[in-house]
Amino acid sequence: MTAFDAITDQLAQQVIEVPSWAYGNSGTRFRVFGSPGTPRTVFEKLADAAQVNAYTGLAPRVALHYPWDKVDDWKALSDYAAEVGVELGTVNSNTFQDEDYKFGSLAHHDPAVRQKAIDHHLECIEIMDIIGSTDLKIWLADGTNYPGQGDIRRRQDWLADSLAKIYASLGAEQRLVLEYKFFEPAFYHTDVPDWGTSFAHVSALGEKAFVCLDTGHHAPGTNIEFIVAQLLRLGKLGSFDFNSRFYADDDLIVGAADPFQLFRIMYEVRRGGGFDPNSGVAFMLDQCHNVEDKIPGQIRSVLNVQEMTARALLVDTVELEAAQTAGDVLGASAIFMDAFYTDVRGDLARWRESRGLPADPMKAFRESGYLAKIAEERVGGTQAGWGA
Ligand code: PSV
Ligand code: MN
Ligand code: MN
Repeated sequence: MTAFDAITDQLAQQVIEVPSWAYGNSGTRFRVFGSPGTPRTVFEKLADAAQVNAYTGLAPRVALHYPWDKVDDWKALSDYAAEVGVELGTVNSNTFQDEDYKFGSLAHHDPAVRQKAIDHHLECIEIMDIIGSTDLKIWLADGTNYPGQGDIRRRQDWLADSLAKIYASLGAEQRLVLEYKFFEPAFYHTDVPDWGTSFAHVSALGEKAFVCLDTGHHAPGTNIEFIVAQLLRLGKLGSFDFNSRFYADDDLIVGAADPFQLFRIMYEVRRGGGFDPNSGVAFMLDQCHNVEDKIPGQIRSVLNVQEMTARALLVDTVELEAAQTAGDVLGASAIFMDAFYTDVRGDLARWRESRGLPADPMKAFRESGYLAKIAEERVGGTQAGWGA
Protein backbone atom coordinates (compact mmCIF):
# COMPACT_ATOMS: atom_id res chain seq x y z
CA MET A 1 0.00 0.00 0.00
CA THR A 2 1.44 3.37 -0.98
CA ALA A 3 1.22 6.45 1.21
CA PHE A 4 -1.38 7.79 -1.21
CA ASP A 5 -3.50 4.62 -0.98
CA ALA A 6 -3.64 5.16 2.77
CA ILE A 7 -5.37 8.52 2.44
CA THR A 8 -7.98 7.79 -0.22
CA ASP A 9 -10.72 6.90 2.25
CA GLN A 10 -10.38 10.32 3.79
CA LEU A 11 -10.23 12.01 0.39
CA ALA A 12 -13.41 10.22 -0.62
CA GLN A 13 -15.26 11.90 2.24
CA GLN A 14 -14.35 15.43 1.20
CA VAL A 15 -17.27 17.78 0.56
CA ILE A 16 -16.78 21.33 -0.68
CA GLU A 17 -19.67 23.76 -0.83
CA VAL A 18 -19.71 26.10 -3.82
CA PRO A 19 -21.26 29.58 -3.72
CA SER A 20 -24.18 30.33 -6.03
CA TRP A 21 -22.78 33.81 -6.60
CA ALA A 22 -19.60 32.49 -8.22
CA TYR A 23 -21.57 31.61 -11.37
CA GLY A 24 -22.75 35.15 -12.06
CA ASN A 25 -20.80 37.97 -13.60
CA SER A 26 -18.84 39.89 -11.03
CA GLY A 27 -16.19 42.52 -11.06
CA THR A 28 -14.55 45.41 -9.33
CA ARG A 29 -15.93 48.93 -9.00
CA PHE A 30 -14.28 49.62 -12.37
CA ARG A 31 -16.10 47.21 -14.64
CA VAL A 32 -18.08 44.01 -14.61
CA PHE A 33 -17.17 41.96 -17.66
CA GLY A 34 -19.99 39.81 -18.96
CA SER A 35 -19.62 36.23 -20.10
CA PRO A 36 -21.93 34.41 -22.52
CA GLY A 37 -24.29 31.94 -20.89
CA THR A 38 -24.43 33.70 -17.52
CA PRO A 39 -27.24 32.22 -15.39
CA ARG A 40 -30.44 34.23 -15.55
CA THR A 41 -32.15 32.33 -12.77
CA VAL A 42 -31.19 30.60 -9.56
CA PHE A 43 -32.06 27.34 -11.33
CA GLU A 44 -29.44 28.04 -13.98
CA LYS A 45 -26.88 28.78 -11.26
CA LEU A 46 -27.61 25.36 -9.79
CA ALA A 47 -27.28 23.71 -13.19
CA ASP A 48 -23.80 25.27 -13.51
CA ALA A 49 -22.82 24.30 -9.98
CA ALA A 50 -23.90 20.74 -10.72
CA GLN A 51 -21.30 20.63 -13.49
CA VAL A 52 -18.55 21.20 -10.95
CA ASN A 53 -19.72 18.23 -8.94
CA ALA A 54 -20.25 16.04 -11.98
CA TYR A 55 -16.62 16.47 -13.09
CA THR A 56 -14.94 16.38 -9.69
CA GLY A 57 -17.22 14.49 -7.31
CA LEU A 58 -16.19 17.08 -4.74
CA ALA A 59 -18.92 19.70 -4.65
CA PRO A 60 -22.36 18.24 -3.96
CA ARG A 61 -23.62 21.28 -2.04
CA VAL A 62 -24.42 24.84 -3.11
CA ALA A 63 -24.55 27.83 -0.77
CA LEU A 64 -27.26 30.40 -1.40
CA HIS A 65 -27.24 34.16 -0.79
CA TYR A 66 -30.62 35.68 0.04
CA PRO A 67 -32.11 37.77 -1.56
CA TRP A 68 -29.62 37.52 -4.44
CA ASP A 69 -31.10 34.07 -4.76
CA LYS A 70 -34.83 34.48 -4.57
CA VAL A 71 -37.54 32.19 -5.92
CA ASP A 72 -41.27 31.92 -5.44
CA ASP A 73 -41.15 28.24 -4.67
CA TRP A 74 -38.23 27.14 -2.49
CA LYS A 75 -39.37 23.54 -2.45
CA ALA A 76 -39.24 23.50 -6.25
CA LEU A 77 -35.68 24.87 -6.07
CA SER A 78 -34.54 22.19 -3.69
CA ASP A 79 -36.26 19.51 -5.82
CA TYR A 80 -34.45 20.86 -8.85
CA ALA A 81 -31.14 20.77 -6.99
CA ALA A 82 -31.69 17.08 -6.24
CA GLU A 83 -32.60 16.50 -9.89
CA VAL A 84 -29.26 17.89 -11.07
CA GLY A 85 -27.35 16.04 -8.38
CA VAL A 86 -26.63 18.67 -5.72
CA GLU A 87 -28.21 19.85 -2.50
CA LEU A 88 -28.75 23.30 -1.09
CA GLY A 89 -26.42 24.26 1.72
CA THR A 90 -25.66 27.35 3.75
CA VAL A 91 -28.01 30.31 3.48
CA ASN A 92 -26.10 33.60 3.53
CA SER A 93 -28.05 36.61 4.72
CA ASN A 94 -27.62 40.02 3.14
CA THR A 95 -27.85 43.23 5.16
CA PHE A 96 -25.49 45.25 3.04
CA GLN A 97 -27.50 46.41 0.04
CA ASP A 98 -30.45 48.22 1.53
CA GLU A 99 -30.67 51.98 2.05
CA ASP A 100 -31.76 51.46 5.67
CA TYR A 101 -28.44 49.80 6.47
CA LYS A 102 -26.32 52.86 5.78
CA PHE A 103 -25.16 52.94 9.42
CA GLY A 104 -25.38 49.23 10.09
CA SER A 105 -27.91 46.47 10.50
CA LEU A 106 -27.82 44.15 13.53
CA ALA A 107 -25.56 46.68 15.31
CA HIS A 108 -27.42 49.81 14.18
CA HIS A 109 -28.24 52.49 16.78
CA ASP A 110 -31.91 52.54 15.71
CA PRO A 111 -33.99 49.65 17.12
CA ALA A 112 -36.29 49.76 14.07
CA VAL A 113 -33.39 49.09 11.72
CA ARG A 114 -32.10 46.34 13.97
CA GLN A 115 -35.54 44.75 13.95
CA LYS A 116 -35.66 44.91 10.16
CA ALA A 117 -32.31 43.11 10.01
CA ILE A 118 -33.44 40.54 12.57
CA ASP A 119 -36.61 39.92 10.55
CA HIS A 120 -34.50 39.36 7.44
CA HIS A 121 -32.63 36.62 9.26
CA LEU A 122 -35.86 35.05 10.47
CA GLU A 123 -36.94 34.95 6.84
CA CYS A 124 -33.68 33.18 6.00
CA ILE A 125 -34.45 30.59 8.67
CA GLU A 126 -37.90 30.03 7.16
CA ILE A 127 -36.22 29.36 3.81
CA MET A 128 -33.76 27.00 5.50
CA ASP A 129 -36.69 25.10 6.99
CA ILE A 130 -38.16 24.54 3.53
CA ILE A 131 -34.96 23.59 1.73
CA GLY A 132 -33.52 21.57 4.62
CA SER A 133 -30.48 23.79 5.08
CA THR A 134 -28.70 23.61 8.42
CA ASP A 135 -26.47 26.70 8.33
CA LEU A 136 -27.33 30.37 8.52
CA LYS A 137 -24.25 32.42 7.75
CA ILE A 138 -24.07 36.01 8.87
CA TRP A 139 -21.57 38.47 7.57
CA LEU A 140 -22.16 42.07 8.54
CA ALA A 141 -21.05 45.17 6.70
CA ASP A 142 -21.67 47.05 9.97
CA GLY A 143 -19.04 49.45 11.20
CA THR A 144 -17.91 53.07 11.07
CA ASN A 145 -15.52 55.11 8.98
CA TYR A 146 -14.41 57.71 11.50
CA PRO A 147 -13.39 57.65 15.15
CA GLY A 148 -16.29 59.03 17.17
CA GLN A 149 -18.85 58.30 14.44
CA GLY A 150 -20.54 55.60 16.50
CA ASP A 151 -20.47 54.17 19.98
CA ILE A 152 -18.43 51.08 19.26
CA ARG A 153 -19.03 49.70 22.76
CA ARG A 154 -22.83 49.99 22.63
CA ARG A 155 -22.90 48.58 19.14
CA GLN A 156 -21.47 45.35 20.59
CA ASP A 157 -24.40 45.19 23.02
CA TRP A 158 -26.92 45.87 20.26
CA LEU A 159 -25.28 43.22 18.10
CA ALA A 160 -25.33 40.66 20.92
CA ASP A 161 -29.01 41.37 21.49
CA SER A 162 -29.89 41.05 17.79
CA LEU A 163 -27.93 37.83 17.41
CA ALA A 164 -29.67 36.34 20.46
CA LYS A 165 -33.07 37.02 18.89
CA ILE A 166 -32.02 35.28 15.67
CA TYR A 167 -30.41 32.40 17.52
CA ALA A 168 -33.64 31.80 19.46
CA SER A 169 -35.43 31.02 16.19
CA LEU A 170 -33.02 28.33 15.01
CA GLY A 171 -34.34 24.80 14.75
CA ALA A 172 -32.77 21.98 16.74
CA GLU A 173 -30.54 20.93 13.83
CA GLN A 174 -29.75 24.43 12.61
CA ARG A 175 -26.61 26.46 13.27
CA LEU A 176 -25.60 30.09 13.11
CA VAL A 177 -22.13 30.90 11.76
CA LEU A 178 -20.74 34.39 12.26
CA GLU A 179 -18.14 35.61 9.81
CA TYR A 180 -15.57 38.25 10.71
CA LYS A 181 -13.77 40.78 8.56
CA PHE A 182 -11.48 43.55 9.73
CA PHE A 183 -12.30 46.13 7.06
CA GLU A 184 -14.55 46.99 4.12
CA PRO A 185 -17.02 48.46 3.50
CA ALA A 186 -16.39 50.16 6.85
CA PHE A 187 -12.81 51.32 7.20
CA TYR A 188 -12.30 52.58 10.75
CA HIS A 189 -13.93 49.77 12.67
CA THR A 190 -16.14 46.86 11.82
CA ASP A 191 -18.45 45.35 14.42
CA VAL A 192 -17.12 41.83 13.92
CA PRO A 193 -13.50 42.45 12.93
CA ASP A 194 -11.74 39.31 14.10
CA TRP A 195 -12.11 35.71 15.23
CA GLY A 196 -12.00 36.74 18.88
CA THR A 197 -15.04 39.00 18.53
CA SER A 198 -16.91 36.37 16.58
CA PHE A 199 -15.90 33.78 19.16
CA ALA A 200 -17.13 35.99 22.02
CA HIS A 201 -20.53 36.39 20.37
CA VAL A 202 -21.03 32.78 19.31
CA SER A 203 -19.89 31.54 22.72
CA ALA A 204 -22.48 33.76 24.40
CA LEU A 205 -25.16 32.45 22.04
CA GLY A 206 -24.66 28.77 22.72
CA GLU A 207 -23.71 25.45 21.25
CA LYS A 208 -25.41 25.97 17.89
CA ALA A 209 -23.32 29.04 17.06
CA PHE A 210 -19.91 28.95 15.42
CA VAL A 211 -17.27 31.10 13.76
CA CYS A 212 -16.86 31.35 9.97
CA LEU A 213 -13.30 31.95 8.82
CA ASP A 214 -12.98 33.66 5.44
CA THR A 215 -9.36 33.35 4.38
CA GLY A 216 -9.41 36.80 2.73
CA HIS A 217 -10.55 38.66 5.85
CA HIS A 218 -7.29 39.08 7.76
CA ALA A 219 -4.53 41.61 7.87
CA PRO A 220 -1.59 40.70 5.63
CA GLY A 221 0.82 38.39 7.42
CA THR A 222 -1.79 36.95 9.79
CA ASN A 223 -1.07 33.37 10.74
CA ILE A 224 -4.43 31.97 9.63
CA GLU A 225 -3.59 28.35 10.40
CA PHE A 226 -3.06 29.31 14.03
CA ILE A 227 -6.63 30.64 14.13
CA VAL A 228 -7.81 27.39 12.56
CA ALA A 229 -5.97 25.39 15.22
CA GLN A 230 -7.39 27.53 18.01
CA LEU A 231 -11.00 27.45 16.80
CA LEU A 232 -10.90 23.69 16.31
CA ARG A 233 -9.40 23.33 19.78
CA LEU A 234 -12.28 25.39 21.16
CA GLY A 235 -14.88 23.46 19.14
CA LYS A 236 -16.07 26.63 17.42
CA LEU A 237 -14.87 26.41 13.81
CA GLY A 238 -18.17 26.26 11.91
CA SER A 239 -17.08 26.95 8.38
CA PHE A 240 -14.53 28.26 5.95
CA ASP A 241 -15.03 30.75 3.19
CA PHE A 242 -12.07 29.81 1.00
CA ASN A 243 -10.50 32.17 -1.49
CA SER A 244 -7.06 33.64 -1.99
CA ARG A 245 -5.69 37.12 -2.01
CA PHE A 246 -2.63 39.10 -2.89
CA TYR A 247 -3.67 42.36 -1.24
CA ALA A 248 -7.09 42.64 0.40
CA ASP A 249 -10.36 40.70 0.11
CA ASP A 250 -9.47 39.73 -3.46
CA ASP A 251 -11.78 36.68 -3.64
CA LEU A 252 -9.45 34.95 -6.09
CA ILE A 253 -9.26 31.20 -6.66
CA VAL A 254 -8.33 29.40 -3.44
CA GLY A 255 -4.75 28.18 -3.47
CA ALA A 256 -3.84 30.41 -6.41
CA ALA A 257 -1.96 33.11 -4.53
CA ASP A 258 -0.38 31.00 -1.81
CA PRO A 259 -0.73 27.20 -2.08
CA PHE A 260 1.59 26.77 0.89
CA GLN A 261 -0.76 28.73 3.12
CA LEU A 262 -3.64 26.51 2.00
CA PHE A 263 -1.51 23.45 2.80
CA ARG A 264 -0.73 24.81 6.26
CA ILE A 265 -4.40 25.49 6.90
CA MET A 266 -5.35 22.00 5.75
CA TYR A 267 -2.71 20.47 7.96
CA GLU A 268 -4.23 22.22 11.01
CA VAL A 269 -7.68 21.06 9.90
CA ARG A 270 -6.33 17.51 9.90
CA ARG A 271 -4.52 18.00 13.21
CA GLY A 272 -7.69 19.32 14.84
CA GLY A 273 -9.99 16.59 13.49
CA GLY A 274 -11.74 18.95 11.07
CA PHE A 275 -11.85 16.35 8.28
CA ASP A 276 -13.95 14.05 10.43
CA PRO A 277 -17.42 14.20 8.81
CA ASN A 278 -18.87 14.72 12.30
CA SER A 279 -16.63 17.71 13.03
CA GLY A 280 -19.26 20.06 11.67
CA VAL A 281 -16.74 22.10 9.67
CA ALA A 282 -18.27 23.27 6.37
CA PHE A 283 -15.72 23.84 3.62
CA MET A 284 -17.17 26.58 1.48
CA LEU A 285 -15.75 28.68 -1.30
CA ASP A 286 -16.43 32.42 -1.35
CA GLN A 287 -14.98 33.59 -4.63
CA CYS A 288 -15.67 35.81 -7.60
CA HIS A 289 -14.48 35.02 -11.08
CA ASN A 290 -14.10 38.39 -12.76
CA VAL A 291 -12.04 37.59 -15.83
CA GLU A 292 -11.89 33.79 -15.96
CA ASP A 293 -14.77 31.46 -16.91
CA LYS A 294 -16.86 30.73 -13.87
CA ILE A 295 -17.43 26.97 -14.00
CA PRO A 296 -13.80 26.08 -14.79
CA GLY A 297 -12.82 28.62 -12.12
CA GLN A 298 -14.83 26.66 -9.60
CA ILE A 299 -13.50 23.32 -10.85
CA ARG A 300 -9.93 24.63 -10.47
CA SER A 301 -10.79 25.81 -6.95
CA VAL A 302 -12.17 22.54 -5.64
CA LEU A 303 -9.25 20.66 -7.20
CA ASN A 304 -6.82 23.02 -5.46
CA VAL A 305 -8.51 22.28 -2.14
CA GLN A 306 -8.34 18.55 -2.87
CA GLU A 307 -4.64 18.69 -3.81
CA MET A 308 -3.65 20.56 -0.67
CA THR A 309 -5.84 18.27 1.44
CA ALA A 310 -4.03 15.26 -0.02
CA ARG A 311 -0.64 16.78 0.70
CA ALA A 312 -1.68 17.67 4.25
CA LEU A 313 -2.89 14.11 4.79
CA LEU A 314 0.50 12.86 3.60
CA VAL A 315 2.41 14.51 6.44
CA ASP A 316 3.99 11.70 8.43
CA THR A 317 2.66 12.72 11.81
CA VAL A 318 4.48 9.96 13.70
CA GLU A 319 7.83 11.07 12.34
CA LEU A 320 6.87 14.69 12.79
CA GLU A 321 6.02 14.26 16.44
CA ALA A 322 9.23 12.36 17.04
CA ALA A 323 11.25 15.16 15.47
CA GLN A 324 9.31 17.79 17.41
CA THR A 325 9.81 16.12 20.76
CA ALA A 326 13.48 15.52 20.00
CA GLY A 327 13.87 19.23 19.39
CA ASP A 328 14.95 18.46 15.84
CA VAL A 329 13.94 21.78 14.29
CA LEU A 330 15.22 21.16 10.79
CA GLY A 331 14.15 17.52 10.79
CA ALA A 332 10.58 18.47 11.71
CA SER A 333 10.54 21.21 9.14
CA ALA A 334 11.84 18.82 6.46
CA ILE A 335 9.10 16.26 7.20
CA PHE A 336 6.48 18.97 6.88
CA MET A 337 7.96 20.39 3.68
CA ASP A 338 8.39 16.94 2.11
CA ALA A 339 4.61 16.50 2.24
CA PHE A 340 4.04 19.98 0.84
CA TYR A 341 6.38 19.34 -2.08
CA THR A 342 4.79 15.98 -2.95
CA ASP A 343 3.17 16.21 -6.36
CA VAL A 344 -0.11 14.33 -5.88
CA ARG A 345 -1.62 15.17 -9.25
CA GLY A 346 -0.80 11.83 -10.91
CA ASP A 347 -2.13 9.80 -7.99
CA LEU A 348 -5.26 11.91 -7.81
CA ALA A 349 -5.88 11.49 -11.55
CA ARG A 350 -5.59 7.70 -11.33
CA TRP A 351 -7.77 7.59 -8.22
CA ARG A 352 -10.45 9.72 -9.87
CA GLU A 353 -10.53 7.38 -12.85
CA SER A 354 -10.88 4.38 -10.56
CA ARG A 355 -14.03 6.04 -9.20
CA GLY A 356 -15.57 6.75 -12.59
CA LEU A 357 -14.54 10.40 -12.68
CA PRO A 358 -12.43 12.04 -15.36
CA ALA A 359 -8.70 11.92 -14.62
CA ASP A 360 -8.47 15.56 -15.67
CA PRO A 361 -11.73 17.33 -14.76
CA MET A 362 -10.60 20.65 -16.26
CA LYS A 363 -9.95 19.05 -19.64
CA ALA A 364 -13.08 16.89 -19.55
CA PHE A 365 -15.26 19.90 -18.81
CA ARG A 366 -13.57 21.97 -21.53
CA GLU A 367 -14.23 19.20 -24.05
CA SER A 368 -17.85 18.71 -22.95
CA GLY A 369 -19.07 21.74 -24.89
CA TYR A 370 -21.20 22.90 -21.93
CA LEU A 371 -19.98 26.50 -22.12
CA ALA A 372 -20.86 26.75 -25.80
CA LYS A 373 -24.23 25.14 -25.11
CA ILE A 374 -25.24 27.61 -22.40
CA ALA A 375 -23.97 30.52 -24.47
CA GLU A 376 -26.31 29.42 -27.23
CA GLU A 377 -29.27 28.53 -25.06
CA ARG A 378 -29.29 31.33 -22.55
CA VAL A 379 -30.28 34.24 -24.70
CA GLY A 380 -32.50 37.03 -23.49
CA GLY A 381 -33.17 37.95 -19.91
CA THR A 382 -30.74 39.44 -17.43
CA GLN A 383 -28.38 37.74 -15.11
CA ALA A 384 -29.75 36.37 -11.86
CA GLY A 385 -29.30 38.49 -8.74
CA TRP A 386 -25.80 39.35 -7.70
CA GLY A 387 -24.13 42.18 -5.89
CA ALA A 388 -20.90 43.07 -4.15
C1 PSV B 1 -17.89 39.68 2.57
O1 PSV B 1 -16.69 40.18 2.10
C2 PSV B 1 -18.12 38.26 2.17
O2 PSV B 1 -16.93 37.53 2.32
C3 PSV B 1 -19.24 37.59 2.91
O3 PSV B 1 -19.04 36.21 3.06
C4 PSV B 1 -20.36 37.80 1.98
O4 PSV B 1 -21.46 37.04 2.24
C5 PSV B 1 -19.66 37.46 0.68
O5 PSV B 1 -18.47 38.19 0.81
C6 PSV B 1 -20.36 37.83 -0.54
O6 PSV B 1 -20.31 39.24 -0.73
MN1 MN C 1 -16.98 35.44 2.95
MN1 MN D 1 -15.18 38.66 1.67
